Amino acid sequence: TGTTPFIKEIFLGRCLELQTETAIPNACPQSPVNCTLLWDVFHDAIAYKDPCAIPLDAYREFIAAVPHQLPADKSMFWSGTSYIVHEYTEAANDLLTLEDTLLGYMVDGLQWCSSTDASSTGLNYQECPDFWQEGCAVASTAFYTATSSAIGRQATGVITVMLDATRTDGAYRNDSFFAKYEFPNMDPEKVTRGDIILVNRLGNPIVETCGTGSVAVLERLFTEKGIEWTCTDNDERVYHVQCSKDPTHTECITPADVTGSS
Ligand code: NFD
Repeated sequence: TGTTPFIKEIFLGRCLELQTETAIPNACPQSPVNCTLLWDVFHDAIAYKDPCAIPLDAYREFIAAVPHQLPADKSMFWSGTSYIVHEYTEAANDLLTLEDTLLGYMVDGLQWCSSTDASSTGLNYQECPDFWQEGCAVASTAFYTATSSAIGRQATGVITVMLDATRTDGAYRNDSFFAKYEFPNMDPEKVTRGDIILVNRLGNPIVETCGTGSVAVLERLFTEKGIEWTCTDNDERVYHVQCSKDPTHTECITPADVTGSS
């Protein structure tokens, strides 16, 4: 797979950018962050290691170096909904995903890996292994394992999780980062309620609803953990954001629009 050639510059630029109120309201760190130091810690986590043998705890020091910043009641987790969750948090401006915070913002969407070449910087700027490659433990898996676990631990108050009810393999999947690292790390002493919101990918049939299938499994897991929960089918706020992105979709045009006004 490809790599992001200017990852260092992008990382530093995003780190500086996030410290201005205008980048993402609510996500601006409380005190100034040493972005150069953060880059060094991020780089050293994997530098010169075998790109297919990155230990799952490689980013431990990076997690420790990033100031904790998630305000109560603001955590938005997601699984299978990357295509709409960020559009939603941007539009509604009331919740923050991992990618909206310093932990995830700098490398969101980027590709990176290590190089064992002693004459290199320790990173490979030409080519990286795919994360789904059999027998290959890549940097991004370690990174998202660590950052997902961290935001799970850090969550307080009411948390939200956005799942896709039109997935045929289940809205809540046991092998997802949400199921493996975020939900299990939530502290029932700190998390007061879990709001599950189901969204339907436009044009796809609904496979699951609140109280059925894998959604019921997650509801039960919340109960067993001692955390109250709510569940909303076809979340209307998200539906409006979906339609703002695809205004002429048949599911977005009401009968009144079809007949037209006189
Ligand atoms: P998903 P999920 N390396 O939709 N998160 O519950 C890389 F680089 O199935 C954020 O598993 O939901 N990408 C991000 C991967 C990534 C890997 C992962 C991997 N080893 C987790 N495995 C992010 N910002 O990119 C899967 N992916 C891709 C956190 C996969 O193709 C978020 O806090 C899909 O595009 C969120 O609450 C995406 O990662 C939860 O874990 C997510 O897979 C979503 O992970």
